[in-house]
Amino acid sequence: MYINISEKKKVYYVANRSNTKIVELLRKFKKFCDVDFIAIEEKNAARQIKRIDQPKTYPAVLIWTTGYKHYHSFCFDYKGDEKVIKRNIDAHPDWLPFVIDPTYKRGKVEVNYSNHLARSEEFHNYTAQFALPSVSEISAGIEFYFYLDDALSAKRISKKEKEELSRAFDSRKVKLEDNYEKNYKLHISVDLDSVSSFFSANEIWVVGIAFEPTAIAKSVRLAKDTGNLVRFDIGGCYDPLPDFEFNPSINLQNPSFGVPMKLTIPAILALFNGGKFSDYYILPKSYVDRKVPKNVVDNICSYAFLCYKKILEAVLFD
Ligand SMILES: [Mn+2]
Repeated sequence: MYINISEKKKVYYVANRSNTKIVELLRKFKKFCDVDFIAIEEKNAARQIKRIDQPKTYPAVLIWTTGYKHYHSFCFDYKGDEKVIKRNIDAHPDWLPFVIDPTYKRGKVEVNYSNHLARSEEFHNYTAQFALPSVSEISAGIEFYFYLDDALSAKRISKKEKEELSRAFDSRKVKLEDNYEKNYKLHISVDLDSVSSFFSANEIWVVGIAFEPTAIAKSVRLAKDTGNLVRFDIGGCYDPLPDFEFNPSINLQNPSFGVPMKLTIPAILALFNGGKFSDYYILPKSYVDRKVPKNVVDNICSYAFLCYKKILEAVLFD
């Protein structure tokens, strides 16, 4: 018998166009040279993800694609018997229990980006937590309340159950910087739509001020230091990322993309629109044909890339 001290670290990624670009660029950094990046075909990704083995000395790591595929995190859940706490770091709780999900068909595991965290509790031995940026917390609470109200008027739940579910929702909320339970296995899932000025998969998910990627990296480090982190997954970037020239000097705490502050979000939104600003905005004269200048595209994409890099470094390296 021997102890394999040099178990090579594996990172699985679902190979859409954005992830392929991100991984290609990660590979150029010395730190990541020893990491084995393993591509998963988009077709049948769920089935392949379910088969990912548990490494012995570090967490299993998965990069899923856009926010719509966040439920791949459910397929990636830990397969052992021990209880697992999953912390979802996200702009949305993704915790819609089946009793209040109007689309749920009894007896069928329907899992999607709005309910996967609840499904992990319902079908795996998981307890959920969600850490939402404060901009998202209020709207998430209101949305959940509407679901409860609908379920009550459709008589799918009683008044008492409504109160219980409302309490259950509240009890799963945590702060990003909160400590992790020491006596359970941990699984962290990061949806990068929870990051400030991140180039998310849907325009309405792009927000100005949310989490700093460095704060998420810190939280991941905290989990890793307990020695109980078994699973880590991340995703959420728009697809496809436009071609860009990498700019390493973006400040992750306070990113500026080379546009006036008030044009930061419009510039990101323009990338959903072929790289052109909407007619609504008054632009500097130098912006030919209302196009987002190349250096700005480079900066927006470099920042998105650096979010992945920073957080993956926290999970993979000491
Ligand atoms: Mn999500």
